[in-house]
Amino acid sequence: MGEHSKRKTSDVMVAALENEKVEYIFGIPGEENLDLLNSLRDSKIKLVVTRHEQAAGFMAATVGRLTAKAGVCLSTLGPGATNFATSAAYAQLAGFPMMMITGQKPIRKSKQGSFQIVEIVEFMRPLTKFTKQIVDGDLVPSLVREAIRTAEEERPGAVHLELPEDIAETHTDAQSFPVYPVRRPIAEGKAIAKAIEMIHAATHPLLLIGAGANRKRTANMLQQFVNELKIPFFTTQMGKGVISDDHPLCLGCAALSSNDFVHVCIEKADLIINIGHDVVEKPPFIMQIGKPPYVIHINFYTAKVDTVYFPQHEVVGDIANSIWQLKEGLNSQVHWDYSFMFKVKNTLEEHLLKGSDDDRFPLMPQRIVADLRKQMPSDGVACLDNGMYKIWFARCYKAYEPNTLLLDNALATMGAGLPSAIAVAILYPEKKVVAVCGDGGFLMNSQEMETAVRLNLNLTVLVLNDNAYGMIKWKQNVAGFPKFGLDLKNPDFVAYANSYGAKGYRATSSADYSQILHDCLHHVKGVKLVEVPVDYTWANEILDHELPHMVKQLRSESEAGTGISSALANSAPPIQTDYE
Ligand SMILES: Cc1ncc(C[n+]2csc(CCOP(=O)(O)OP(=O)(O)O)c2C)c(N)n1
Ligand SMILES: [Mg+2]
Repeated sequence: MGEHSKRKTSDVMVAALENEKVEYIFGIPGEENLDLLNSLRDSKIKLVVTRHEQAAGFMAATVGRLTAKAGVCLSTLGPGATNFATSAAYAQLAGFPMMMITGQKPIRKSKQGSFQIVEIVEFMRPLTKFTKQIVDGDLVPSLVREAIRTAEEERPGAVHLELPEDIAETHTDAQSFPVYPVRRPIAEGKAIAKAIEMIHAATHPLLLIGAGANRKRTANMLQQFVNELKIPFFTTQMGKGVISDDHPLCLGCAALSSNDFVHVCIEKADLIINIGHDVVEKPPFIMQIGKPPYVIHINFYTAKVDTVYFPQHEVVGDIANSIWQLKEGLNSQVHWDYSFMFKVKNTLEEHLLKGSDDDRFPLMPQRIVADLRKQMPSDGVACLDNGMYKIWFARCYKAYEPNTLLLDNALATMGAGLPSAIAVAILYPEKKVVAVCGDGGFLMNSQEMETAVRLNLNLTVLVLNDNAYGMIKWKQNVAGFPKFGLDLKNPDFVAYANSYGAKGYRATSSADYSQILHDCLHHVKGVKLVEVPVDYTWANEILDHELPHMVKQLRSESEAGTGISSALANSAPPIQTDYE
């Protein structure tokens, strides 16, 4: 091609992203991105300018999480790029495909010495699957293709390209590479046969549904599997909703790693068929050498072995296909015995209702969860930040559809609640979207209220206010430390929301909370913030005392082979302590 057919490298970069069907770029441009910014002006790709790069990264990662296509974010060099660190780790650990593009000063001729220069490519190394500087415009199409391919391929994660300003303004005749779909490898027949043999031989096989099952469209196949074989299942926090939590065979969520009702079932099981969980997500249970339950690891990739996880058998390949192959070879066995587990489930279901209609004010987390669930349609999406309430949402909020309760139990970072809700509201404007944050986590990225208002989004932000870093307060108390260093003094959240042009509300009673939630979800348009005063005292008592006590009794009944005494289901009333 002649000189005349050459295009600017930044135009070629945008064309390469369009070729990948990128629809949004989230971020904050800097001087070093001005060519790229100009190339975006005429592009179909929508630029979503945010108020912090970290939030842009969370938004891009959430696009990746929900679409399985890499979400893209943009920043300048140095300070903008380092602001991506937490969101890169978020995408990388949780397996969300996400691509960061950062600028850089000229690399061929120094302009300002080392001003603002940090080795960003190296900085990104432990946070990404792929990180590279673009040193020549001719390389742009292949590097974009390779970065996106790497981000999206199992196990998905974060990737990074640095585009220096002097390279962005050069010209190249490089063309985008066509993107062809690639079929994922499927599990080998012998691995399937051995799994079938193990499942047939077990007396209490259970299914565990983890984050990996929420990543690809495995829901239909898993539903068929469970319905045909009648094997009960439990989920990790990030596996919630793949099969509806109100399915009669659902034994609950392993929101904690031990000492919850579900763990009594896990201890009773002799085999766990683990679909899509890996050790990055907080362990749903802890394996012990030489002791059942044994584990079959079913995933796109082999198991990373850890002292808490060392599966006895692995079925590696496309998850949906593996489940189909297993389903074809398995038959429901008469010796599979779930009678005790169903009794545990009944106790759990009854216990989950406890507090759900409690009128106390400040509100109990159980009541906050129950009312939200009642008001949300089944495809509504609740996006959680990280704090004490996450345990209650994971345990009590029933997700009816895949990816309708977005929580992060991999990096478990604070600050992602609002940005992830913004990304969902952008992607699915017809859905009801709620961000659930603590007073601590909300203020880590609350500046994105401006982004949400500017974009005219419809979303509701619940700020659960205990005037504290409540989760750490809980742990401090459990560990026997005296109270210290965790109380907060907050701004007026209603005035704060209003100052952005959002609509602020404050719940002043439990009934008031229900009414405000109803109005925000069904009548009032735009960005709404509801301050919900919360009291964790009683809820913490349940986690610290009541639950371990009930679980201990269930365990002894499990060992004795007896049923569950009815007295247990209505166990002792909550103990009030001077905890606050
Ligand atoms: C970025 C980040 N910093 C610190 C932590 C540790 N951490 C986990 S939960 C928590 C407290 C959260 O407080 P808040 O958002 O108010 O929620 P609450 O627990 O009070 O409901 C802290 C400090 C974290 N997970 N992420
Ligand atoms: Mg708090």
